Amino acid sequence: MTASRLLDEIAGVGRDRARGGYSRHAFDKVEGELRTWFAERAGRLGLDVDTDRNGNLWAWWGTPGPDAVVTGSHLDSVPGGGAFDGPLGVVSALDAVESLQGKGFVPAKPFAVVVFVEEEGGRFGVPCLGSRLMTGSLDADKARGLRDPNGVTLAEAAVQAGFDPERFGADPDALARIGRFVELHVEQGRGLIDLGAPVAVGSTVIAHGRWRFSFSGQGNHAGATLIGDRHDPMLPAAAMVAAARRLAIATGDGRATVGRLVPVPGGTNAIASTVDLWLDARVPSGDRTRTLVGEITEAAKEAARAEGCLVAVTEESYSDTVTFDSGLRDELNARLGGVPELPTGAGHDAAILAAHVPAAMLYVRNPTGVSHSPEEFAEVDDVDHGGRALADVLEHLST
Ligand code: HGY
Ligand code: MN
Ligand code: MN
Repeated sequence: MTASRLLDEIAGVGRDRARGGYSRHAFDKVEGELRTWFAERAGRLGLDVDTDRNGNLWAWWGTPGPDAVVTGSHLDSVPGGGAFDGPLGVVSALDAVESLQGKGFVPAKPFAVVVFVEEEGGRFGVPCLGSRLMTGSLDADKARGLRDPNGVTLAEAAVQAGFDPERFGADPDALARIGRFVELHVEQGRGLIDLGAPVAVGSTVIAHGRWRFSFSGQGNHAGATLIGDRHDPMLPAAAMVAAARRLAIATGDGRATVGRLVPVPGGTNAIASTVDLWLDARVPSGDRTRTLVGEITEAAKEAARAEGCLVAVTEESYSDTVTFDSGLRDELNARLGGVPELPTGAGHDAAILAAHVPAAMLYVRNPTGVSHSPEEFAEVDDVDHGGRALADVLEHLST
């Protein structure tokens, strides 16, 4: 079944009526449906599906073993996300296996399709949760205590979904089995549109991280409190959002985003007592990312002082710049007959694995260039072209 037909099969799973698009998050009911769908589809291809200690799904073609060729991506989304970010890599991997089986190909090496849990960090706030736990780059105790917007911990959510959170943690055996990892992903940008090409190979992922800013002041009555008597945390929060944009522009190529802001109590006629917001900052170099965050933090502190408020800043996740394995990139590029190589501003599980195993990415053209939004899109022809390109490189790597 082609990648685009497989995508159609899950098109109705996890639709978000309020936001548009999809909301599919770690260990929720929707993800449970997607896990069942994946296991059923992989089973039909004769793959043996199991779940590792961190909840990542592994579908093995043949016996698990060392030097495996592994491909896959994630099925979770950002809140109100698009249909392709994540699932395209998973359905293309299944499509690739089916087309290789269809021509009688049998891998000469162990081969697996993997689905990593909570790549977006859309529920518990840390992106690439499953791959970070597996590689040991996220402390398991810290992970177990992460809370979703309703205060449910990752450990509680995992138990509710039938997993044992006490098993979370570094999984050196799973990591050691990976010989090479290739992730196919919808492009999150306009590179391929501008180049008029359907597929590219990934070159780098820029440094990026997430910081929580907690502003606190004095909750009070919106009408009975004179302006001069206020300590309104919304003011430094607003100043910080504007400063983030100004300071990101000043870097020349950096990005700073505040897409999530939570006032307490959140009443129309009540001055907030606290405002929490999350900064997503990204600059092509790690040092410059930290410099940008430092400048934004100074602006936030200055604005808090001016309003008689306090601000606390917590780093919730950080990934330095990643350059994908040049040898593997060249192999993929040669096999595909010479395709563009693109940097990306988006993080991926492949970038987490790249510090441990040779990892590479293939991008499929997205005519809108838009992602993390319902407008994210890929044409059927490009989706199926991506599935064939992935099959081609996986055959090469598995021979
Ligand atoms: O946020 C990102 O860069 C990725 O889509 N998780
Ligand atoms: Mn994403
Ligand atoms: Mn993704």
